Amino acid sequence: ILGGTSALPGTHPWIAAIYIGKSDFCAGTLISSCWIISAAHCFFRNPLRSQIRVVLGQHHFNVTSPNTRSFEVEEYIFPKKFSAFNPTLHDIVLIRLKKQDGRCVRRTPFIQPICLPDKSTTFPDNYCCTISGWGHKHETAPGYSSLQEGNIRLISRDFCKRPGVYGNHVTSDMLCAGLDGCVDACQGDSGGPLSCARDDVNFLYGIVSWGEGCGRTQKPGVYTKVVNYIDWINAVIRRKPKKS
Ligand code: 4AZ
Repeated sequence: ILGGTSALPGTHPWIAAIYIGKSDFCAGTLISSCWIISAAHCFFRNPLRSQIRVVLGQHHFNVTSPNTRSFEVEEYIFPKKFSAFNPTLHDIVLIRLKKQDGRCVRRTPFIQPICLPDKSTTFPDNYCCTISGWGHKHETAPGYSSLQEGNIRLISRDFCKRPGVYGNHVTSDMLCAGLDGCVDACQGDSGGPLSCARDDVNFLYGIVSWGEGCGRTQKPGVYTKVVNYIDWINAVIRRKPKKS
C-alpha cells in the first residue's frame, strides 16, 4: 500500500497472507470458515496446492505470532469465464482451506470473516472505502513490513474509462478507486480487500486487481467488482461436498 499507515493489529481480521511457491505472494480475504477470496491472476500458472500456504491473523509480513494460523489449500476455483490469457478479466478466485481436526478457521479477535455484499449492494461514486495489504509502499521500493491500511474513494466508471485513464480496459466487472493518487494498492497487495462500510459493517466490495504503476496521477487502482460474482460465490461455497 502506497501512502497508507500501519494498521492496529486486529483491525482487518479477514485479511489473509497467501504464500505461493518459492517467492510469489498475494493477499486474500476470509469470507467464511473455510473460504478465502483472492485474485485469479495470482493463480493463473496453476500452482500446486501443496505449494500454497494461507496465513490468517498475521500482522508483520512473514512473521508468525501467537495470533497467526497457517492453512493448507484443499482446492482453488476460478470462474468459468476466467482465462489465463486475459488474467485481469474475471480476476477472482475462491480458495478452500484444508480442515484441521474437522474444521477450518476458529474465530479469534484476530481472525474473523468479512461480510459479502448482496447482489444489489452499491456504494456511490466518491464513497470512502479502505484497502489494506503488505505490498510495496512505492512503485520502485520492494520490501514488506507491518500490515498497511489506507482510505480511498470510489471513482466513477465514466472517469475511469476516459481515454487518458484506462479507456476500454475497464469492464463492467471492475471498479476504480483512489482518485488523488495519494493512497493506492501496489505490487503484493493483489488479491486483498477493498472494503466499504455501512452502519459499521464492513463489506468486501472489491479485490485488488491491477493498475498502471502505483499512485500515478490519473491512474487509479482497479478492483474486481465482487457484487457481480455473488451468485457464483454462493453456488461454489454452498455446494455440497462430493461423496468419495
Ligand atoms: C500489482 O502489481 C499491482 N495500483 C496491484 C495493484 C496496482 C498496481 C499493481 C494498483 O500487483
